[in-house]
Amino acid sequence: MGFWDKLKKITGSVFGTAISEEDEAFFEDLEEMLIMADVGMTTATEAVERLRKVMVQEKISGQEPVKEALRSILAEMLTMEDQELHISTRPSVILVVGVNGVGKTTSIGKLAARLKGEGKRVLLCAGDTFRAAAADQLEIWANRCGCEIVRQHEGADPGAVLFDALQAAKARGVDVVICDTAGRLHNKSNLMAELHKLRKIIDRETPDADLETLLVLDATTGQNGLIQAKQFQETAGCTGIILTKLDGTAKGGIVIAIARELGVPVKFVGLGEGIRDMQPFDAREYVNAII
Ligand SMILES: Nc1nc2c(ncn2[C@@H]2O[C@H](COP(=O)(O)OP(=O)(O)OP(=O)(O)O)[C@@H](O)[C@H]2O)c(=O)[nH]1
Ligand SMILES: [Mg+2]
Repeated sequence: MGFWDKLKKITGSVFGTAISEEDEAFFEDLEEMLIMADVGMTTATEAVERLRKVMVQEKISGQEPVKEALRSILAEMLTMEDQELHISTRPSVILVVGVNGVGKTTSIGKLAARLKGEGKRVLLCAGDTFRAAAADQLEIWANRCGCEIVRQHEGADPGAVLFDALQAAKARGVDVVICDTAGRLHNKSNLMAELHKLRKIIDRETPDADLETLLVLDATTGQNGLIQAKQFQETAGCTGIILTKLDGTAKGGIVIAIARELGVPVKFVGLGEGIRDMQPFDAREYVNAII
């Protein structure tokens, strides 16, 4: 069962009970349901409080009207500016970061395919020189999407690969450079420092380029994703989030927690392993799907 179905089931059971505005049990169930879905304690409490107010003020009762009110509240809490990618310069740079195995390389492949489809010339930079076969994996995606790749040998300095990629992009008139990076733990300071270096190289080689730093988070990691996001935000200054593996979890509520508590917009969601399994994040659609 996918994420949407599971969460539909949870909300179904909540809304299956009779609703009146004094029904404390309902509000408690609802809050619990939101916390279970990883919305986060603060956000769950806030959403329920807002709903309670709206129900009383606007005298809302009955399953559908209450659901609709909750949808509006959550969508409003989730809607952020800057959900679009800002990549209008030539070249523009997208730096993709995150812990091990969250889906960075796969998301780069999907993103490259999407940008290719919009008619852009895309170059992938194999900045993960640490893991064996990481560059091979990226090259498979490059071939699949029909875009270029700059890579070096295993163990090479990621900064040197990025430097090469940016030079190549400038020389060839590439629209977007997407840079893969090695998975790193958010609490390993030397690896985090390496991200700083990559940022510096981009600032130096392409000072006028639009830069997006996208943090990839695995939706199945739940609240730990929020901790990771905070750390990466401090070190790398993320401009957006790609939330992956939403197809495998009922815990997609982390989207709401991150948007609320970090102020970083979720730009894309990953819904599978295939090349087309990534969509721009749409708050209203997302909320409609879960409730
Ligand atoms: N179901 C599902 N699987 C995904 C999604 N995104 C990535 N994966 C899978 O997750 C696994 C890890 O993906 P990678 O792209 O290699 O992750 P990574 O972050 O680059 O990993 P490292 O380079 O080792 O840090 C692969 O098996 C992917 O197919 C998604 O949205 N849904
Ligand atoms: Mg990878």
